[in-house]
Amino acid sequence: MKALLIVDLQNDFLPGGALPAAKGRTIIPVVNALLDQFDLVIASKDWHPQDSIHFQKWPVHCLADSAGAAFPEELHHQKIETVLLKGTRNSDDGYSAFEATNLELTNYLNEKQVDQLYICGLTTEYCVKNTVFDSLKAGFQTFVVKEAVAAVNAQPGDEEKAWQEMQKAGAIIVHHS
Ligand code: VGL
Ligand code: ZN
Repeated sequence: MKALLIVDLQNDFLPGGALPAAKGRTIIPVVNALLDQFDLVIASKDWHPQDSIHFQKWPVHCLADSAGAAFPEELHHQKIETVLLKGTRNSDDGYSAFEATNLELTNYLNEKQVDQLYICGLTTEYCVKNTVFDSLKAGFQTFVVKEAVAAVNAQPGDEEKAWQEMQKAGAIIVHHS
């Protein structure tokens, strides 16, 4: 059984938001097209408390329940079965969807008999990459859909490096046409 995991496709990671991926909006139609190819679609949300240590490294973004933490209107989010909340403690970054605090993701996927996890969303170098690493560690065959991922590019070259690291770790990069 295959599942699609949409990582952090939230307003604050889109142009106009607090911590934007420059090409973030370009992935929305691709993700909408992908959604229809999966029987199980889940999504993570970055969901931080105001006093998170995370904000020593990053501008304030994705505060729990804020407009910045919401899905963009254009996303067909009705198809999303479960939303995973991560980065919810004030003491950790919560980059990976496997660090969600409202649900144990590995158990959830095992119960649904998922063995192939397709990952897309934002951002290439942080939450997508860390989610991919944890998915591989948990034993899922892990695919990343290149055209459905975008980078924040805090440092030049970060994006390319992240793709190489994901591939080296065993992720299969696939294309959406
Ligand atoms: C993310 C930086 C800070 C992400 C979240 O979703 O990739 N990046 N918080
Ligand atoms: Zn964050």
